Amino acid sequence: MDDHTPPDNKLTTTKRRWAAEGRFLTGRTTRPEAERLPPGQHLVRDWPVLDLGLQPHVPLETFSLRVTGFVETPLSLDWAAFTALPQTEVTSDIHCVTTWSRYDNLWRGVTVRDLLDLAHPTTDARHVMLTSADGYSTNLPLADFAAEDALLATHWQGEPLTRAHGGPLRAVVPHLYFWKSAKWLSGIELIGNDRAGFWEKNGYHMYGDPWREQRYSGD
Ligand SMILES: Nc1nc2c(c(=O)[nH]1)N[C@H]1C(S)=C(S)[C@@H](COP(=O)(O)O)O[C@H]1N2
Ligand SMILES: [Mo]
Repeated sequence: MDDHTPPDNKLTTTKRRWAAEGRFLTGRTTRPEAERLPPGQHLVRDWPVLDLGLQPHVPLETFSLRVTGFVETPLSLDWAAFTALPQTEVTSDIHCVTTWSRYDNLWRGVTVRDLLDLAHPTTDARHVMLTSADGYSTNLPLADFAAEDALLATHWQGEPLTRAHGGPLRAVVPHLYFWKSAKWLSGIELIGNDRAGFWEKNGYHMYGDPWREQRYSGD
């Protein structure tokens, strides 16, 4: 082994494979401030609540996050196990398909990458289906879910996420429309072929890039 060969454990093998496949290359670049607001969006200062008319109560005592499907190590984490994972803070903007955007949200939680490193996605994993305690689901490519700034968030602006905003745990994938950021997150299923989640079955776009205004299927 020469000096430039990375150690050949499972983790670095997976990361090198992803890098080779360009899994994390979602075409994102840093944008000048003037281009911060995606087309068709307007800025709000408050934080609207959107749900299916149901805000499930998820007690920490019975909380469980399951990672299943195309992974070498399926996970079932209770609250103590989840919150024992490394904590990361990320500040990001929200872009909702209903045309509001909110800047500079400070989130805290576990990065998607840190969680996936524990689950070891297999080579067949290409997409994810997120499922929630209210019966909601949403789909996105694994590369987007594993973006550097994608978080499994427990806190917003230093406070635990309220029930209305998806507490105790929600996904935050800032570079896609906010409907991809599942609230009351309970399941992450890694899958091969893309499948439609709740809104995607009801006419929303399968990918949902705010910068390309991918609001509805056909956009
Ligand atoms: N479980 C669940 N997650 C969800 C939703 C939902 O109804 N249920 N709504 C989505 C939509 S359409 C949006 S815009 C955001 C709203 O998050 P907020 O209420 O915290 O603003 O959550 C997304 N995640
Ligand atoms: Mo939304």
